Amino acid sequence: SLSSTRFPLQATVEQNSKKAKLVTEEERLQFDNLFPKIVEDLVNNKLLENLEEITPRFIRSLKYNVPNGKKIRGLAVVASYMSLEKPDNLTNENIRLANILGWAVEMMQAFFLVLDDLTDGSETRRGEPCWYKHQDIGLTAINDGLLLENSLYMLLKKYFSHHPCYIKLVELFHESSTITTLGQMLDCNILNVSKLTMNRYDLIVSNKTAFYSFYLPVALALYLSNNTNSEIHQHAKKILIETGKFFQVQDDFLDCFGDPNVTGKIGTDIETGKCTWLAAKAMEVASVSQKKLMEEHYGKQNPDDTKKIKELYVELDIPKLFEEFEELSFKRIQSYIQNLPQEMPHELFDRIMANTYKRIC
Ligand code: DMA
Ligand code: MG
Ligand code: MG
Ligand code: MG
Repeated sequence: SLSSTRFPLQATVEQNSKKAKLVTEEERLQFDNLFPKIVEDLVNNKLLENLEEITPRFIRSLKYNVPNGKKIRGLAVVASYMSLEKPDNLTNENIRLANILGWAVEMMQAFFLVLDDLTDGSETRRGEPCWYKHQDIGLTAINDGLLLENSLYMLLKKYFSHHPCYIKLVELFHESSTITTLGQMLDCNILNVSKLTMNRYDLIVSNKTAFYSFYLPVALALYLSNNTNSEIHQHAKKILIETGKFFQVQDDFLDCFGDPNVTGKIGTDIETGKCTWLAAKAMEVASVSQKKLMEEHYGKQNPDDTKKIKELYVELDIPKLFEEFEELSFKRIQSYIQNLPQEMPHELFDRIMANTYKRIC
């Protein structure tokens, strides 16, 4: 069987619903309730004046691509701000600014996902067809993606142009999208299976996923609470990049062994020949003949080839090796957290890690 010890699924669905939450239910509601206002702000931006013709398309893209995910990145901004800011400064206005920054991160995420689904040839996302898969969208999704990215800077300008941290915020978003784009370039640079090593894997995922998914939200909250201390940022970055790498290993595992009804997406990593954790681990532990199997069947568009690779992964005990990795990595990150300076909120980093540990979607 292809299923790992993570299943039967029903039990894990229940366990997952009892997991540590990033924010309270109230904070989540407050975040969700802000989205219509974000759409309204963007649509009413001066740059769109006289462009009523495209307003429906812009709204449709925003509503389809931005608010329907897990929103862990956006909510992480809110959770981090609540934990990092001095109680006296936790005014409704400042909390609202943190929520807006959260949506800005979700817009960056939407932009990357719209393009990622195109380059990965994916079919579904968040349980629905990928944006580009809609009959009237296709390659024009590229332009929608670009507008999603640029929209986040329209939001920043509207709400932060007079804020002391404005330049820091803008620079951090630019740096995040540059790093992610470089990571995506590495990820799409398909090499022979002999080049699928753990070293290369680490390089890909710290760039394509970890920086914008984990460091960015916390760093935004640090800036909003007026913390520009580079030592503090470095401490946070070290832990958050590790957490982000861990998150992408899980994503790779779920691409192959997850339930598409739960993850909302159908895997493409094997067919497209990606340097995943599973492939790099397989190449690490495979015999000469098993490496030959990888060579023959990995990265082929054919479902029979993909089936052979999945069988090989099971034969190599990859699901068990993954669970071992997950536990070890969890403990290692916990020990990093324990070594953080006292003035940093250890509990926040614990909560971010606990929220991703043993996830099924
Ligand atoms: C995720 O890579 C990275 C970015 C920048 C979207 P992926 O293709 O594994 O993501 P997914 O599995 O969600 O398509
Ligand atoms: Mg993808
Ligand atoms: Mg991808
Ligand atoms: Mg993936």
